[in-house]
Amino acid sequence: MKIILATSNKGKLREFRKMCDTEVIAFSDILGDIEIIEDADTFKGNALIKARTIYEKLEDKDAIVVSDDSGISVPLLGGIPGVYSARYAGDGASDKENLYKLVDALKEAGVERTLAYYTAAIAIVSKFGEYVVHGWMYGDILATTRGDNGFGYDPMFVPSGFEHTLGELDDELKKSISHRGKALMLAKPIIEMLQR
Ligand code: ITT
Repeated sequence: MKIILATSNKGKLREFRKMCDTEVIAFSDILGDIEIIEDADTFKGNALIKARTIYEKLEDKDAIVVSDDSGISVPLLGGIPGVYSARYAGDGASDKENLYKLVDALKEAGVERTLAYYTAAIAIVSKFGEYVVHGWMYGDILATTRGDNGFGYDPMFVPSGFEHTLGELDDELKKSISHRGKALMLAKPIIEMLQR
């Protein structure tokens, strides 16, 4: 069996492929490029928009579509960038532009290190219905970047209990502690049930 992943983010696609036993197909391999307007103000809302949009466009109504809406929140800065993590430095901003904007925001706030957490909402849409699960990863965010592993804000994030950033730690470790990994643990039994 297979799932269709409703993402254009290569980092997410890579992580889902590593974490799933089942085949993971990028929606763009079937439908080409589709622009999805993510205008909800919650991770759950945006995850549902993405999965529903792709499910509606697929001819195969037996398909199981999975999406991930995620981001990082810094309580000291009022929870930003949160659901706006992908466009923190503006619409169409690159991962690096978003990353360095957050580094600058921390420097401006006069902190070298403060609490932060990642959230992932995973939505599953199928002919049997819609489901959403969440996962979180807590840690510290640094006003600097270290390492090139992972993607997005990983080079500035030190998970709780570790001394290195996710940019320095390997993908295998991230898989076992990440917001996405935890949400996927909850999503897997639902996907298995839908595949029966
Ligand atoms: P799709 O909507 O196509 O899935 P996206 O990149 O736009 O791709 P989101 O709207 O969910 O995805 O935005 C997620 C943002 O949060 C994005 O900027 C990521 O870089 C960041 N992010 C999410 N999970 C992350 C992780 O595990 N490591 C680093 N950054 C992450």
